[in-house]
Formats: sequence, C-alpha cells, structure tokens
Amino acid sequence: MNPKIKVVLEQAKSKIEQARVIKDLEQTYVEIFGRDGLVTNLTKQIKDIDPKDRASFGQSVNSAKKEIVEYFAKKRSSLVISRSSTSIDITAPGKKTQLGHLHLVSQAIEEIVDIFKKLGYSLQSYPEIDWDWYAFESLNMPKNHPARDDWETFFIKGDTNPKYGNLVLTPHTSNGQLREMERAKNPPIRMINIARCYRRQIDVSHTPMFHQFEGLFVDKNVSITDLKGTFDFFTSHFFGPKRVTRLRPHHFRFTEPSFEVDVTCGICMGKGCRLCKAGWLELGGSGMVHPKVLKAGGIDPAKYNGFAFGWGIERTIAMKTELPDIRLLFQNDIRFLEQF
Ligand code: FA5
Repeated sequence: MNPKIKVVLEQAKSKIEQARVIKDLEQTYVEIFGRDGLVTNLTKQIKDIDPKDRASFGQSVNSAKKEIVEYFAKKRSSLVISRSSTSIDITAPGKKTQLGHLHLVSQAIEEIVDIFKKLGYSLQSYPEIDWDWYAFESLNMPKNHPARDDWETFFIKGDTNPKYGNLVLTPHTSNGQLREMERAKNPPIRMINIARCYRRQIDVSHTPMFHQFEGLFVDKNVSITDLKGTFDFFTSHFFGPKRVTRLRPHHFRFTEPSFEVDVTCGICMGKGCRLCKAGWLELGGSGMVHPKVLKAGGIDPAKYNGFAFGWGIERTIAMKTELPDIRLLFQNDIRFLEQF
C-alpha cells in the first residue's frame, strides 16, 4: 500500500478509536470524510499521481475508505451497546405497579356466599339461558299468564322444545329452584344460586344485565319465622348489626304467602330521609314455596315445605354503599372502582 494512504488509514483509525460517545464519532466522521477531511484530501490527490500509477493508487484509496467505513461501523455498535448497558440509573425511583382487585359485584358475591355457607347453604350454578319451563311454567306461571309481563324477558328465537318451550335469557334466578329440586331429589335442600339475569329495563336502579342470588330451603315443618330469622342473620352480617328487616305482603305466583323484604335505610336508620322516604329500602322478593312448585320438582308437598327468596346483588351493594345509580357498576370507570 502507498505510504501516504497507509498514514491516512492509521490516523483515521486512531481518531475513531478515541471516540468515547456517539457524538464524538459524528465529529470524527466529519474530520475524515468532510470537505477538508483526511480521506477527502487523499482522493483529491489522485489526479496529481503519475498516470501509470494512478489506477492502483485510486484502488488503494478506495480499499482504505472501505476499511475506515467498516471500522466506523464496528466502533458505532460498540458505543451503542455500552451506552445501553450504562444508561440504567439505579438511583431512579421505581415505577409503581398498579394492583387490581376484585370488582365490587364479585366482592359482594363472595361475601354473600360466605354468610349463607355459615347457615349450611351450598352454592350451585344453574343456566343463565334456560327453557321457559324452568323460568316460568314450572313456577306456576302458565303460558300467556299476565304475571310473566313483570319479568320483561328476552326470548331467543329458534330453539323450541316440545316439553320445555322456548329458550330465554333468564330474567331471574328462580329457574334454579326447579333445577335444584331435580338435582337433590330428596330434601333437606339448602341452596344458593347466584347468576346473571337479563331484563328489558334500564334506569338508575335497573340494568339490562344484573345478578341475583336465589335461596331455596326445603325440609319438614319449615315456618315463616325460619324465613325471617334467615333474613335477619343475612342482614346483620352483610349490612351490620344496627339494620333490621321487615316483611311486607306481596304476590308472586311461585310462593304463597309471598313477601317483599325491606331493610332499614343505612343513612337514617329507619327514621325516613330523602333516599328512602319512609325509613326502609326494598331488598327483594321471598315467600313460602308454592305446593305446585314442589310438585313440579318431584317433592311431595304433603310431607315437605320450604321458603325461597331472590335478591339483586347490585341493589344490595347500592343499599350498603349508598350508591345513587347502579349503572355506575358497569361503566368500568377506574376512578369509581378504585374506591372499593
Ligand atoms: C324476582 O325476580 C323473584 N324471582 C324473586 C323471588 C324469588 C321471589 C324467590 C320469591 C321467591 P323481582 O322481580 O322483584 O323478583 O326481583 C328481585 C330483585 O332483583 C329486585 O328486588 C331487585 O333487587 C333485583 N332486580 C330486578 N330487576 C332488576 C334490574 N333490571 N336491575 C337490577 N336489579 C334488578
């Protein structure tokens, strides 16, 4: 190699070698390939070389250029690697990992199940899409009965069974009553069925999808005081010992007698306020299981009787936390959910 080219090559390499950070390397590039750079000046000399040596001089300049460019590339990647390995600032504060928690509805479900387990109830799961027979007919609500209107049901087109009728999105968890009687066959029965329910309703206290918990107790000589005692136990454990229940006569086709269950308002404790008006908030429906329902479930009403109840989880939460609108539970607003 021509000694001039060799000198430039060595100078260029040594300059590149001295670069400590990428920025130095950019400056070095200008010094080598810039307008007045080492290699640029070498290239300018080609025209002054004796014509017989010019070609080989030119080729040597080119191969020196190539070597320098490769040298640059190597140096650049070594600087990038060392930059990334030294750029961790171990004194910087760590990023806080956000911890989630169970949704309010799931928390309430766990709490409710725990309370009823203490009374010997077992949790069962029954379909959320079920036959008309389980949702209505077996519950003493024959086809075209006006009582069905209260449930504002979503019907599923297509599937019809000669014995069981249409498929519906269950409007309440009471379909679990018959299914549990069929499963257990013989009393005693103590069941809790928690499931999603669907109705064509939406406002501050109604959502088209909500959760209910259904309780069913069947045994010999069950009385209304057993039913009332069960509600008092639930209320004092879920809402606290200061709140009490009352039964208000009502009508359901599948219980006789039937009651609405009220709990004293958590704000005024029964005195009456803007939220509750008269001191009480409605928890749900209940009653002594109708003999026709027991019969439909294969249980002899002459030997056994029992009670059933069905309450909305979202409304129960609203009554505990003084929620003004149950739709908040399904809007997934983190600012709301974080509060629980
Ligand atoms: C029933 O659904 C009966 N199956 C309850 C029952 C079971 C009575 C067993 C007797 C024996 P009702 O339609 O009132 O009853 O609903 C019960 C509760 O479900 C209501 O008190 C309310 O808490 C809740 N609920 C009803 N519809 C909605 C809705 N659209 N959104 C939120 N909660 C609702």
